[in-house]
Amino acid sequence: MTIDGLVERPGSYDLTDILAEMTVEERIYRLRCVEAWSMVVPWNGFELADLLAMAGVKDDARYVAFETALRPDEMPGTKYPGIDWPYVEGLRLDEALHPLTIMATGLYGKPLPNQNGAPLRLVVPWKYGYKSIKSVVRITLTKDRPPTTWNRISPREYGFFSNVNPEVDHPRWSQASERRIGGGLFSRKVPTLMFNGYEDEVAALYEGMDLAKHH
Ligand SMILES: Nc1nc2c(c(=O)[nH]1)N[C@H]1C(S)=C(S)[C@@H](COP(=O)(O)O)O[C@H]1N2
Ligand SMILES: [Mo]
Repeated sequence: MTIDGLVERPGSYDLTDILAEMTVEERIYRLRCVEAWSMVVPWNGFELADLLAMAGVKDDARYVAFETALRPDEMPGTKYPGIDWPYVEGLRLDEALHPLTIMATGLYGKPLPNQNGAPLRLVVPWKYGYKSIKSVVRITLTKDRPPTTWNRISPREYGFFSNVNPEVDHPRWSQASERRIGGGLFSRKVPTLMFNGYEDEVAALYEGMDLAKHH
């Protein structure tokens, strides 16, 4: 994987070398898709902040851009017409450095299957699922806000922040509740929580921001 842009040590990082430096732990997170389904996922992974520290973030970096391997055959989602590949995503630097933000290496104690984003994928549990970009091959620290795939397709429907918010509906459906998948034959409808239930941990990142405008 390449880490470049505004870092002290840009270059190509070997996955084995990365893992030797990182502490991999299990994190059980809710994953809330923008299309109003959710599931509870036991990820294995390490904090993105530790990976960024390995590369050394420069003082003028403000955002983190992510790029996926181009592998449409292994990712059904990538057949979506009208998408400019590769899939790209981005976070503000403070979001990327938040301790809840991880790079996942595994799922249910096993290495990540390709369709879930092997070998490394981002997981940001308080944001809609599409922010959690799979199979990351490049991380770039930038000064300006990077483009993101869904925002580029439809900015009115998919904002840059994409924080889970039951009070800000998608233009075509309500975000007030979700279908919880797993653990039974029928999915239950449950209320959607502000920041996907991680409000205590992350609300401070958005203090003073109009979350309807910056959705
Ligand atoms: N590279 C890449 N990452 C992606 C996507 C994709 O199509 N390509 N889909 C996103 C969407 S819409 C969701 S809901 C989650 C789903 O993750 P999962 O397939 O591991 O459950 O991955 C996100 N990350
Ligand atoms: Mo999604």
